[in-house]
Amino acid sequence: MLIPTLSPGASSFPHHRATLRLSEKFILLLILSAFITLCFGAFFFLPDNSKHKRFDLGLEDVLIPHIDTPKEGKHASGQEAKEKLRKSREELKAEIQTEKNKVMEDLKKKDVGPKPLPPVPMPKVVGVSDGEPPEPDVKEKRDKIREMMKHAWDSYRQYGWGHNELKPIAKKGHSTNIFGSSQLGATIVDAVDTLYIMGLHEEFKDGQEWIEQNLDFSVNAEVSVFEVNIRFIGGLLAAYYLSGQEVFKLKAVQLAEKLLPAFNTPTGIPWAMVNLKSGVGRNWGWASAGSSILAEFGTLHMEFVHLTYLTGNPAYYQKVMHIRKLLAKMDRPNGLYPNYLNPRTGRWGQHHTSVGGLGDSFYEYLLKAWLMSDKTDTEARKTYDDAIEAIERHLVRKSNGGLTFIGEWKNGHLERKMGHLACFAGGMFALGADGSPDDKAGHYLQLGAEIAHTCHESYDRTVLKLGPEAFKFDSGLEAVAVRQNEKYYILRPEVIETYWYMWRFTHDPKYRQWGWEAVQAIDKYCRVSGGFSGVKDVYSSNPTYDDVQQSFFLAETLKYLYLLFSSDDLLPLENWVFNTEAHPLPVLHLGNITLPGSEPAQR
Ligand code: DMJ
Repeated sequence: MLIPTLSPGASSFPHHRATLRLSEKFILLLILSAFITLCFGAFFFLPDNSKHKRFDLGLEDVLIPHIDTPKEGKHASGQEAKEKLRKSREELKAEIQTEKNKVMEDLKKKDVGPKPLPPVPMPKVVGVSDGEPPEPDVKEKRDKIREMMKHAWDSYRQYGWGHNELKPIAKKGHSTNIFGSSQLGATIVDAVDTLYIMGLHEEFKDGQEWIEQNLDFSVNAEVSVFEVNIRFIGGLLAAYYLSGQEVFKLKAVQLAEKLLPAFNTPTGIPWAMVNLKSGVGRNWGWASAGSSILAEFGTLHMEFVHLTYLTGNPAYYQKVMHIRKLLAKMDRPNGLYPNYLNPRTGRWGQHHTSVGGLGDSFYEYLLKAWLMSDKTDTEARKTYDDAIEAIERHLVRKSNGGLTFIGEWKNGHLERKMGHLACFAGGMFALGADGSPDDKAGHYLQLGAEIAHTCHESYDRTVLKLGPEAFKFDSGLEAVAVRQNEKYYILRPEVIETYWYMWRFTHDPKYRQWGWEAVQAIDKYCRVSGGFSGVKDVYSSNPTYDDVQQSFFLAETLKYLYLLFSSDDLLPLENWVFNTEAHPLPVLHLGNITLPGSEPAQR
């Protein structure tokens, strides 16, 4: 068997290595001690600042004890180092401060100054002005309406400039909670497009200048998202499209950005109010079960689509489409949309449905979304048709005296009362006639005419020939108000709006005649030396004033009257769609354009 043996060479190798390692160790020890001596010397003899400069990182307090040795020389150099450190810290602080200031300045500029927007093709803008009406009596009437606009504007200019609205009797500024505590010049923004259309150029320039220099949305004010959208964003966009002046577009976009936080709710249904500064939103205290209001969150579509078009930012379009999709998924009692929807739970509040207050412009914007898209948004049209069909079935009735009216649906019961606000629906039915299903165009034009007639009756049956806020069709009553708090007229436009649409679609002279009756009544009973005021009782021959000149009087009432006595070439309905505050926005040919964030349109 083989027993392992060590060869001499192999056995000698370990021994040989042991001898060498000892000598190596000795040499290494020598080198190491020499190196340590060198380092130690270097530490003491190198100039001090070379050791300390790298501590300029705010760690000074931690590190100073290490350099603060008791040796005299060291102490002196430590002091010097500290001095240098302190100086550089101060310098650093100063630098940081300067940097901070710069960032703040930049932020401020960003907030106030115009942001560059992507260039987009201007949609077809036609019929922004017309000549004088050829018929002398029509011209005379139109001139009178322009003069009324001038009186309303000049009075506001003199007594309420920069305030939201005017108190024409007290001759001072006025505001309501829809604008929060802000002074945003609501009348100026709401009125400038009317001034432009009427050819009141000096006044328009004056308004534009105020907007340029004073309209600032970085204010701590809780405003109504709906009101600010229809009056301010709508007003600014219309002024931009009509005049081509960039400032209007920039201001509209600045404001729109401030409204976006209102959509931060669990469902994406926006709050009714938002604080322009903090972005905190909430709902009206009076709304059923903390709900948002159908006519408020449902009246953003037109303006928001234009905002996406002009900015290239898909957010606006997506927000309103999200609302539409959410509503489409919900059950509707009897096919009707209740006025209240809770933005936390996504559930309906009280089952009240109205084509007047709280519901009105939701239906209007479904139709107008379709029109504004050059009739490509067929989903909007279908939703409108279905909604109107349910409304006709459950809410539209004929009174004993033969007047067609739109009542209010309350928990399965029809209240036979119609609000002044619901009178806009005559115009809506006429506008939607073309394109309605089952060849019902004639039917809807007729329905529009019947509503116009009923609303005219509500005016004609008063002492002042001005319509009450709400009127009944009950217990022998036909289009008259009963309750004292429903007898007021606050310069509202809806009846005149319907006259104008009916005029455009039929050219029946009675609509101009009815419009002229309204002009005369307003001039006689609402005109005061400080502007125009609402009246508290249209059935009293000696009415008292409410002392408010509403901004919508200039934006809507006077604009629709002016258009009623103008030719159809002024703002033709094939090219323009009026938002719910009568601000005209051009049709976007969405068959040829794809909005950012949207699917290409299909005809
Ligand atoms: C206007 O602000 C708008 O027309 C809105 O849709 C409801 N009504 C007021 C004027 O009455």
